[in-house]
Order: sequence, then C-alpha cells, then structure tokens
Amino acid sequence: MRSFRSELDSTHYTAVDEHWAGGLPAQYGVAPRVRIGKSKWFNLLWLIPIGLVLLVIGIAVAKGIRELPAVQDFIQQYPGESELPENAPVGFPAWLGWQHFLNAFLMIFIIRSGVTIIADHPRLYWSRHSTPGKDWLRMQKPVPSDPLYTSKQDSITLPDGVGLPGRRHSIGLARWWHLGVDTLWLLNGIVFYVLIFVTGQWMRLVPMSWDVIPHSISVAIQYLSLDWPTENGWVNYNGLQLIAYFITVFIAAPAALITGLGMSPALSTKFRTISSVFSIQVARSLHFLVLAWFVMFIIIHVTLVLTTGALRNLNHMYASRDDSSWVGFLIFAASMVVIIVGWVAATPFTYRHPRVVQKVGYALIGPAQRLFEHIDSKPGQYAEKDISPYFWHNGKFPESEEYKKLQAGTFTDYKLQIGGLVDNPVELDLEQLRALSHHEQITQHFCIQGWSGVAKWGGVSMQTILDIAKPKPEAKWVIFYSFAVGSDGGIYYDAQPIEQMSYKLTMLAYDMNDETLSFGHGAPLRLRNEVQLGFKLVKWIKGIEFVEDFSEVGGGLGGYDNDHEFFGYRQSI
Ligand SMILES: Nc1nc2c(c(=O)[nH]1)N[C@H]1C(S)=C(S)[C@@H](COP(=O)(O)O)O[C@H]1N2
Ligand SMILES: [Mo]
Repeated sequence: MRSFRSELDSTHYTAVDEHWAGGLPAQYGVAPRVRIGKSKWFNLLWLIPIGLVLLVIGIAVAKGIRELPAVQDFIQQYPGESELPENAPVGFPAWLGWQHFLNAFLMIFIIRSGVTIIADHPRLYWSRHSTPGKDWLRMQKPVPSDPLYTSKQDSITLPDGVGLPGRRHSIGLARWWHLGVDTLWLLNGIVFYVLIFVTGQWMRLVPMSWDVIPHSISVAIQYLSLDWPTENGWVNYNGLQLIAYFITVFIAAPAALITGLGMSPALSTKFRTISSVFSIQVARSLHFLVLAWFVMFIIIHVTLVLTTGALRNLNHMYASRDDSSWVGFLIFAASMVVIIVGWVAATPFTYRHPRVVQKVGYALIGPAQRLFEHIDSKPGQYAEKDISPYFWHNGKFPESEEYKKLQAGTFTDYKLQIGGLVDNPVELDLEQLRALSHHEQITQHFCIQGWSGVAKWGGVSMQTILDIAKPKPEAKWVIFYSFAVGSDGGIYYDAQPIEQMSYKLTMLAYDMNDETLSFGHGAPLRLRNEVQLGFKLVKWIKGIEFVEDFSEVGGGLGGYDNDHEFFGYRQSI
C-alpha cells in the first residue's frame, strides 16, 4: 500500500500567531440582531435607548403611584421581605465568601470562552436544520448565495479582551477553556449545594411563601421610585433579591449544565425521545439565553451591591461580618486584582501556550468525553421528513491534480486503499464498494462550530470494511486520509478508535440523500461516525490505515485539527 504519511504536515505547532490556521484574516460580524417575522431584523443595540426610556417612564410611574394611599398601605403591608423560618441561619459563613469568589472567578473564563464558541457560528436557531434565513439571532451578515460557502468562512473575530481567545476560529482553544473550567465550576457548585443544605443557608435562597410576589412588587416600586427599601441582607433578602438568587442558583445554573449536555452529538443521538424536541439547536439557543440571564444578573447584582451600602454589603460576603468597616472592601479589592489579572492574562497566555491549554483542558473534561464515546446507537432516530433542506459545507475543498483528474473521470479510476495492521490489505474501487452490502442511515451531523443538519447517508458500514480487511489485534486506531489538504498544508486526516469502527452508525458514505455524494460534501467517499463532532468525519477519503497508535502520524495528536487547531481527538461533547 502506498503510504500517505509523507503527505502529512508533521510540524509541531506550539503557538498561535498571525500565520496560524492558514492565516485566516480577521473578520468582524455585525451587532447582534433578532429576526422578527419572516425577514425583518431588529438590532439589539436599540435595547439600550429603549431600556433607558422605559426606565425613565418606570421611575415616573413609580414615583407617581407611590403617592397613592392604597400603594402606601400596600408597601406597609408588604415592606419587602418574606418571613424566614425560626431556625434560619443569620449572617454569612467564610466558606460562602470563598465559593462566591471562586464562582465569579471561574465564570469570567466560562463566559468569555462561551462567546468565542458562539462567534465560530454566529447564528442561533430553534430547529436542528440551521437553514440560512431561519436563524432567530445572528451576529453576522445574511448567508451569501455561494453554494459552497463554508461555515469557517462565516466565523467572526472578537476583541482579544472579550473573547477567550478572541482570534477568529479559535474554537478549539475556547472549548478547552469552556469545558475545562466548567468542570471546576460544577465542582464548586456541588460543594455549594451540599453546604447550603447542610447548614440551612438554603432557606435564605428559596422562596417559601407566595407572599414573595407582593413583596417583590413592593420592592420594585420602592427601587423605581428611588426611595429604596432598607436592606438587611445579613439576615434576610428582599423579595426581588430572593427570586433573582433562586433563579440563578436553582434554575439558571442547572440549566447551563443540561443545555450544555444537550449539544453533545453522542448524547443527542442516544436520547432520541428527548432530542427530537430538545434538539441540539434548541439546547444551543437556550444555553445562550442562560448566558444572557447570567450577564444581566451580574450587571444588576454588582450595581445594587455597590449602591445599597457598599461597605456593609462587601463586609457580608467578603469578610463574614456585619459592620461598615473597610475590611470587606479591601478583601474585595484584592479579589478584583486576581480577577483582572486573570482576565487580562488569559488570551495572551492561550496564544503563547496553546498546548498547555489543550492538555489541562483535556485532563479536566477528557474523562466525561471518553465516557460518552461508548454510546453505540442504532439507526432509526430520524425519518425522511427530518432531512434538512440545507446542509452547511465546511472545510477546505480538494484542489490537487490527483483529485481533479479522478473527478473529471467521475471517479472510475478511484481506488480506496486500505492497509496498515491488517491481514488483508485491499484496494476497492467504487463499483466494488457499491457491490458490498448497502448500509443506510438518517442521522444528524453536528459541527464543532455549532450548526447541525440531518441527512440520509448511503454506503458501506465500517464493520463490512473490517470484515474484509481483518485488522490485526495490535490495531487500535484507524487513520482516514483525505485528498484535500488542510488549512496550512499537509493532507487532512483523522484517527478514530477502532472500537468505534464497529458501531452501528459508523460508515463510509458514497450517497447523500439518495444522490451520489456531491463534491462539496466529500465525493467520492466520506466517513460518518455519529458519536463524534463533524471535524472528525473526513471527506474525500483516499486511504484508510490501521495503526497501533497515532503518535507517528502527522503532528502526532490524532488528527489534522488536533495538530493544527488544538482540537481534541475525543469529541463526543
Ligand atoms: N478532508 C476534510 N474533511 C473534512 C473537513 C476538512 O476540512 N477536510 N472538515 C470537517 C468539518 S469541520 C465538518 S463540520 C465536516 C463538514 O461536512 P460537510 O461539508 O459535508 O457539511 O467535514 C469534515 N471533514
Ligand atoms: Mo466542523
């Protein structure tokens, strides 16, 4: 068998500079806009003046009605705080201060890397089809009419201080930050849940009587009329605070986890009943709305903490004391120094040490990714009616003479080469491949960048190929080589664990939606492995090699995007 290894780029990339990822130039999107009706778009920046006008009107109304005797009686009856149970704890223990700090610190990285992930496909949908023009929110121009427009072309740049990192298409690194820090944030959250229930602190976070509603209305009138309620957060929160904290701790945080997992291709394929309604795109849209809640919460929370007796409030959370000394402020200021240093350093550090980010991220989230990979779903989740009207293209199209020649001859001279650690190395042309037992499946594709689509794939099950080639027991990985080069030269390839080659949904497709696979989608042959993200599904396959390990192949990290763009080789989430 001809070796394809010499056609790989074996450079070991260790930094992100202007040449990285093929020197993809910066491209800024547009201000976020939401679709209204069929094709009208509302620029969300308008919410700033509209919000200010509404605030002024709200203040005028609240000031007006507060004069009314009935409203005064109402406020007297519902001053703002529901009564706490007798045994509710008073004050804040030190562990709460630590957890509050850790939570804030970790969320900085989660939010910033999350925004970078959205920027890689700056559109949100309510259906899994990701059809251009059907997005409900976009931060990018409408999709151009070019039929081969790729989702990589669609990605946008963020300022380095906003995104983590900010560079265009740095999603591989953003995901290590996002998923890696998530595990720490969840751990902190679990400790928090346990401790609040053990110590009774939960009573201060859970509304226990419906009178929280009139109390909240009363507090809203008091805030808006600029005659603010007297705060005594050391003992009890007012109704609005209580509701905001309750939503944040008991709804938004768990929703962040659930909607995050809802985007996993492996889980989505496994839990078909749930994912038929709660699709990957619904999960992604809700995940974004959870982010919007957190950002809004942080802004209002910090504003109110600093404007309703800052010193005392800071003492509560940062020094576990209830007075107006400067101790809490000093600890808060020190914690802000840590947060700001972390904020400023994160993106430059990532560009300088991307391999460290990749390694630490994998150490943190890798176990969960490995776990979900063991999901072997059967075909049959989707039906013909679910097939997407539009299926995005992605990647770098083949341009080599070798490929062009084959393409000009409608691939009659094409031969798939299968070799490496097998008892029976073979070459199969398309006629032979089509003569093998036919496998068909309707499945959902999920690109790491964020779009998804359902298609019907026709071809040969990888199990059939294993039966023919007979891999030796030492073969642990299967390398798929492409005719196309990747973004910085060297052919595109990917390593897949051999175990997954026997999965029911792993196949080589030569047909898509009952037609011969098109050029853009990988003609003449492409891989499908439905527990993995799209980038691992090599298109324009020319060869398959069975190996013991992939450290000698290309950059040695298990795939083109792992070598070049710091992706991971297990991408079930
Ligand atoms: N040879 C090759 N295969 C590739 C890519 C590529 O750049 N080169 N891109 C991958 C990515 S990122 C995705 S999402 C899918 C896209 O497949 P599609 O264009 O059929 O949607 O192909 C994958 N296979
Ligand atoms: Mo992708």
